[in-house]
Amino acid sequence: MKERTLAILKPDCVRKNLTGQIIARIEAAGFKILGIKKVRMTKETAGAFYAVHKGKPFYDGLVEFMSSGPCIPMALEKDNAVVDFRNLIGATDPKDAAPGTIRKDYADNKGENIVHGSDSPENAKIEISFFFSEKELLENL
Ligand code: IDP
Ligand code: MG
Repeated sequence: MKERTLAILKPDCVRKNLTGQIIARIEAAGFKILGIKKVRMTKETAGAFYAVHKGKPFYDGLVEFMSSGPCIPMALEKDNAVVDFRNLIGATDPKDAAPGTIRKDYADNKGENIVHGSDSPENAKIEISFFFSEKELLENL
């Protein structure tokens, strides 16, 4: 069944000029891009996006990093998009990520790990609506 997920090419990905390479891998894996934009999150918006992690030791650093430069949120669609995208990007820490995954190949460390992916279809809906209105989501037809 077709499903949606939210990806974010994080500020490290943008700074390293890797956006094209990462998007090529995402498209090659069968994901359709329904929506894409470049945004600079403030500390407030980054803090709200990652509110579920508030209070964790890495939260302040995460908010700092995600607001340190522009990022590229994308609404993606594919059968089993949420799980398949998590498998494509690999574990949070590139040291633990499987060979051939995006984080294994490109991420520097557990914090600066190139890309975000939603962890459930429910959260994907919430996260997509954080960045996109329904009319900004377009099928490739
Ligand atoms: P995920 O991105 O693989 O879903 P989460 O546990 O949801 O991982 O954490 C959100 C983001 O917070 C991670 O992608 C990473 O950027 C950062 N993060 C998570 N755990 C740590 C940590 O132990 N040290 C530094 N940064 C972390
Ligand atoms: Mg997560």
